[in-house]
Order: sequence, then structure tokens, then C-alpha cells
Amino acid sequence: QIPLSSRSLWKKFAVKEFSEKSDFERDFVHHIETTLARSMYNCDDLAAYQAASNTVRDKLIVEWNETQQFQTLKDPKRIYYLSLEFLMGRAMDNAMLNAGVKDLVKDSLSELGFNLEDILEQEPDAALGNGGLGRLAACFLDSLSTGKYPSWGYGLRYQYGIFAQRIIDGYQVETPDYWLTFSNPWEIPRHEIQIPVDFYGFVEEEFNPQTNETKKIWKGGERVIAVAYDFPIPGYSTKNVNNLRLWSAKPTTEFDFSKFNSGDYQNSVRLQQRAESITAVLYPNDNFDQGKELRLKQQYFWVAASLHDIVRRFKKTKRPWSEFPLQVAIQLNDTHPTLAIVELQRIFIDLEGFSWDDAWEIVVKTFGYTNHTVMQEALEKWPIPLFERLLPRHLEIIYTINFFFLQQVEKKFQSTYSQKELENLLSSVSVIEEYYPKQVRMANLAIIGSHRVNGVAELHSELIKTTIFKDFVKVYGDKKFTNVTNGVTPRRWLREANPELAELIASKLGGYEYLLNLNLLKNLENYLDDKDFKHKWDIVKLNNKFRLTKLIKKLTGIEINPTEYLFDIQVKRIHEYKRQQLNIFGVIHRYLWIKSLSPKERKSLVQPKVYVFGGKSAPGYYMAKLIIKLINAVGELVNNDADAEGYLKCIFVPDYNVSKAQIIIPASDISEHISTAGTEASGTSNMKFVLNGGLIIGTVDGANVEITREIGEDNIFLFGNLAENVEDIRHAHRYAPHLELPESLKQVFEAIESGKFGEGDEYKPLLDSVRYHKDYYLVSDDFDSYLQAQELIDEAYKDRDDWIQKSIISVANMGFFSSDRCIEEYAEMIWDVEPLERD
Ligand code: GP0
Repeated sequence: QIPLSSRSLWKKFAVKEFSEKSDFERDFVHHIETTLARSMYNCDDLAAYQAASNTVRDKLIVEWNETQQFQTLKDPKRIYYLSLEFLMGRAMDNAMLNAGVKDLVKDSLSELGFNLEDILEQEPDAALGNGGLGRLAACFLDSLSTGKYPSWGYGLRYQYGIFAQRIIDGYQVETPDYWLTFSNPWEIPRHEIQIPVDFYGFVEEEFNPQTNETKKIWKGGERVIAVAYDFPIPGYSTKNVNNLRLWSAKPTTEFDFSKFNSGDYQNSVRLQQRAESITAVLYPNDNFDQGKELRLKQQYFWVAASLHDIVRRFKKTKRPWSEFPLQVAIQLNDTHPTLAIVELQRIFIDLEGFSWDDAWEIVVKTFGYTNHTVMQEALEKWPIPLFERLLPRHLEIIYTINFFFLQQVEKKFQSTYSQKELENLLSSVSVIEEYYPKQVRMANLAIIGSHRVNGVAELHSELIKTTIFKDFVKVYGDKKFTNVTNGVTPRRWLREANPELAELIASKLGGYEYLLNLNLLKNLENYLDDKDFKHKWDIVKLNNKFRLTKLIKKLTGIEINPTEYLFDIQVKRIHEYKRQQLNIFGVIHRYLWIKSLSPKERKSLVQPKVYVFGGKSAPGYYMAKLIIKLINAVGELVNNDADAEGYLKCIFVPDYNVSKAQIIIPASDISEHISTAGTEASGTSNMKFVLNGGLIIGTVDGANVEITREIGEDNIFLFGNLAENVEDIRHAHRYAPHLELPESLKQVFEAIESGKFGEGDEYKPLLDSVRYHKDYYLVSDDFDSYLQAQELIDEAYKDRDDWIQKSIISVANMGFFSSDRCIEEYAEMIWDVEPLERD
């Protein structure tokens, strides 16, 4: 506590944010000369980036401090968003735009001899996520800050984010993404916030003679320290700056000599170093559970530190425990943080002395769980032996949770169900899977421990109720299950990614207010007959194509003249269910067709197209890697074939990430969202593409359904079997001796096997998965329908005026897909929190 007499001095010297060019320039030079110990004679773009970002960061931190102080004073209910992934991308441009100082910084830097756009290129992506799930978390943080919701994100500060992808001879090669080489101005290390986290050990019973009760006490065997790193999250057009707290694992400083009594110094150092490995690397799997011990360690480490922090913050307010769920809402982003349910119950009963029932009531009111997939292979399960070794006390608590839950189920159904039916129900909803080995089912635990479960698009939320979680609907009724359709932040995905389009829109809508109320886009429909506007709309798209072709040239050496081509783009993680194989088979089909035409026919029949692919495969996902190889091999042939010159290009953009997405997405005429119906929970890039004036070809899946409803079915190219028929078709495949392929696909397979794309045999597993292995993803069933939709696209693109019209109508009706709307829905239906206006 600073004595009152000193405070005026503090106030006098309180940091003021820069608000004029000269302030920025002064602070910039200050950072160059002190923070970086450089000078004007020794200042490259990297140094300039660091000084500029430190200057912008200073501004953020002033507001961040005030926001946090204000929230501490008001003590509102807070939202805690627990996510193992935050796919943030770059921070600098976003921070300037949100604070409204980009022009000022640009001019200042130019006066100082630098070009802002070059400086921004110096920043590495913060790529602490795999794909949709992690990027959704990042969009949510932006909307939480913008909407002034008191909220914290909690995650892990991996030293290595998602690997960088290189393409060598057509194959994906992974290289480590050490993103912290240069000090990171966007994080504030809180070395003083150190939270001990224990693992292993055993459970002891302690008898209390006063109460005559025995208490269970967990004595952990290995201790690791969680150190906090804080990332300020600025809102748009507000001084509200929330916090993202990421934990980093450090060794304890207390040295347990008893463990190392042999005097083996080298080994004891090695043991200490092991602590750091917990937060070393992000697991590079998307929609897939690998079940590795280190991953479970990551999960507990993160959950334990975060809950400790949350409980400590609550205790400081001196409120009664019964108010905990009135002050704290914790959202579980997928099942990864499900241990939080168990940890909170443990804190209440083992450490705070609650009764089981009192504790459990609070726990369930506190948590909400978001499901992101119905894919079986993504559902997390942990083998009991592993669990028991790593977290013995937590396993006991899980058993007790399960015991009371199953008892309740039994009571509810014993009079109406037969013995057999009851047994089936119990074994399906049980947290424990009674198989070899026995496993803990994290989704079941998450459902039982949360007051609300949500899917991420309407179709998906219906599917979870009728498939993977249908037995829980029997137990709870369907009120516990709800939908919050995903969204994206228009600040990053329109204004930052597509400044020209954002500005054109602003010129018609009277400013940038629409970035805060995306439904205002609707007014664009007033300009459907405005020739000048439509022309400008077209030019913006062309300019964005130029931007993309420049990037393609830089990354692949391939030159493309954007004025000639329709741009067809599929960028997302490579996955059989997302069906990049369907797309590349379609490209091959088109290539064969072009080859079969005379030059004259080509000229009159072929719509020139460039197909752009991008995305990473999990390092161990053989089939996905084969798809990448095929795409690159097709590109190699097609891009060098004189017959196809001017008609067809096929590009694989290496190392797809957030900052590349910001260049790729605004350039599309068509983007592909073609997952087997019922498999893609939502998809979010579909929203980004349409928001940027691209049309889409897609299946009736995920959020495509709602996009269609909003923009109208004339403005989207749908194809393929419906989700409701997929199971029957799969069933038929299972019992067919071999699949009858459509003629079109047969030709494609023959071309592949003939060795056109290198060794024909190489792709056998990919072709066989369709031909002989039951075509689980319905590639053969949807292929002709897909080709037809592509033909419709070619046809529609000929009427350019109508195409532009479709594009404008689509953008005008995308208001619903702002992540601001998602956050409002969560706030109202799940969290029961209100924004807190800073006065
Ligand atoms: C779902 F289960 N998603 C998972 C996962 O492990 N990783 C992941 O990114 C995605 C879904 O596939 C999605 O449909 C969805 O939109 C996103 O989570 C956010 O809900 C793809 O974008």
C-alpha cells in the first residue's frame, strides 16, 4: 500500500496513452533506444516492429489495467472460457484497428522511415491451435471484449504452436513452430503468480476425532509450478480490455533432497527439466483423440492452475460460497477441460470441507459444456490405469459422481424399463466404459457435471441429441441441450482481412458502425441496382485476387494472372471427412475433360479456374498426407501442361495459417465446404468466405444449412446426400460386395492408376478406401452431384452482373454470423451475465 502522502506523485506520473503522432514517435524511439538497446543506425524492420508493437502494447496495458481495476471494484459475475487452443494469429494490426490508431501509427512510422505493411509482416502468428475450435475461441475473446463482458480466457502457453508445414516433393514435412524466438510484446509474464500443481502420489485417509469423520487427502508425488502469462485482449471501439491468461510450466524451486539422495545431480536436473515439457508443445490433432499421457498432464496442469486462480479471486470478495455460481460461469470448450468439474468438486469437499451434495450443486450450476463434433474418433477417453496413477484422488471422485448419477438414472427408469433395457441405458450413460481397458469417458462426465450442453450449429445440436448423446436426453429431457450457432468476428475477418471491401461497405452504410451491429449489412440491399457500387464491388474482389496471386508467387513460384480465372478455394485442415479428395478428384475430372477438347472447344466451353488448396494434416494421419501428395502431383502436371494453360491451375498453398487466411479468404469467387453430411459440426470458414463476398459450394451440413436460410438458396450451390440418409447409405455399402462407381469417378481412378500423377500405386489406399473399403465418406455417392454443382457454378459465373448481385445479397444477410451474436446467446442462455459498462 502506497502511503496517501505519496499518491499525488504517482498520479502526476501516471502513464498517459499516446494519442498523437508525436507521442507515438517519442515512445517508439524510446523503445528502440532502451527496450531494444538499438539506435537509428541499427534499426531494421524487425526492430521497428518490436518498438512499434511495444508502443501499441503500452497503450493497451493502460486500458487493461483500468479495466481490471474497475472490474475488481464492481465485482460482477465473470465468464471464464477454458480452451486448450487459442488460434490468435497476429496481434498488432488487430490491436491498432480496435483502438482506432492504425492511421496514426502508419503515418508516424512513415515519418520515421518505415512502411507499416512491411513492419506487420515481421510478427509471427500466435498459432496455439489446430483449426476451427481454436480460432472460434479467438473470435469469442474478441467479441467478449467488444461486448464489454467481464471475462477471462484460460489456456496453455505452448512454446511450440502448430507445426509449420513445408511441402517437399509434394509431401508434407513438419517443422517445429518455435514462435518465441524474439521476445513477445503481446504477453506480460507474471513471474510472481506461481501456482503449484501436483501429480501422481496417493490418497490418505485422515481421521478427525472432533467430528468423528475420515477425510481423504491427496498427497501428490510430483510438483510443477504454473506461471501466468497475460495477453491483453482489446475490444473494438471500446476501452474495455480483457485478459487471456496462459500458463507455462516451470520446475519447483524447492528441491526434494530425499528423492535425490544418491547425489545424482545430473539426473535430478533432468527431472526438473521434465516439468517444462508439460507446456512445450501443442498436440497437432484436429478432431482426433490420441490419448497420450502427456496430454492428460497438460489438461490437469491447466485446469488446476485456472481453478486455483478462479477460486482465489472469488475468495477475495468474502462472499458466501453459495454465491459462487452467481459470480462464476465456466465454459468448457470441448471436453479437454472436463477435469475442471472434478477439480472444483475436490476443492470443495477435500479442501473447503463441504458436504458432497452442497458441493455438487454449486459445481453443476457453474459449468457449461460445448460439444464440437459427433465423430467417434474425437471423443476423449482415458484408460483407468493411467488415470489412477496420475490423478488417484480425481478418479475416486469420478467414481462417486458416477455412482450417484447412475443411482438417479436407475431410480428414474426401474419401474418402466426391463432389466435388459435398464442395463443398456446405464452402461451407455456411465462415465466408465466397462471394456478392456476400462476407460473414463470425458463427454459423459462433462454432460453430467454441466447445467447446459450446446452444439455449434442447428443441425449439429439436433444430431447430438439423436446420436451420441441420445441416452442423456432420456435422462435429462432435452432442456439441458441447446444450440449456439458459431460465428466469426467481423473485425478480423472483414475489416482487417479485407480493408477495401470494409471501406466500400462503410461508404454506403455511413461508417463502420456495422462492425458492431452486423445486421446493418442488410442495408446493402438498397444498392443492388447501383451500377457504380457493383463495379467497385467487382474491383475489390479483383484486387484481392491480385493480393493472393502475389502470395502464391512468393510461396510457390507459380504465376497466375487473376483477371482470367474464377478462384475456387478449399482451405481447412486436411481430413477425409472434409473431403479434399472429392475436390481433387473433381479437378482431375475437369482436367481430363479439357484434354479431350479441341483448342476451339476449350475457348468456347471452359470457364478458366484456379483451384487453391491449403491446410495441414495431422503428422500421423496417413490418408490425409496422401491427399496432400495427390493435390501437389495434380498441380505439377496441370500447371505445366500447355493444353490447360489459361484454363486450369491447381495450387497448394503451404503452411496455411491465420495470417495467410486473411489474404486467401477475401480472394475467393467460390469456396468449398463439402464434408459428408452430418460430419462437420459447424464450420466457420464458410462464414468468413461469404462475409467477404465469395459464394460457396457445399453439402447440407453444419452451418451451411443456416447460411442458406439467411442468404437464400439461390445464392449457394448445394449438392450431395442429406445427413438423414447417410446412415442408410453406409449400411448399404457395408453389405455390397464391391461398390459400383459412377463412370465419371472410374475415369478419374483410371487416370490416377495410369501413373499420370507419379507412381499410380502410391494412391491405392486412397482409391481403395472408396472402392473396397466401404466408402465411409460417400465420395462415390456424391461425386456426380458435386460435378453438376460445379457446372452450375460455371454457368452462373458467365452472368457477371447477376453473380455480383448474389455476392452482395449474401454479404447483406450475414449479420447473424457475427460472433457478437454468439456471445450474446451464451450470455443469456448459459452464463446469465451482463456486460459491464466502464464509466
Ligand atoms: C471440432 F472436435 N473442431 C473438434 C476438434 O477437435 N477440432 C475442431 O476444430 C471444429 C469443427 O470441426 C468445426 O465444424 C467447428 O466449426 C469448430 O470446431 C468450432 O466449433 C470446424 O470448423
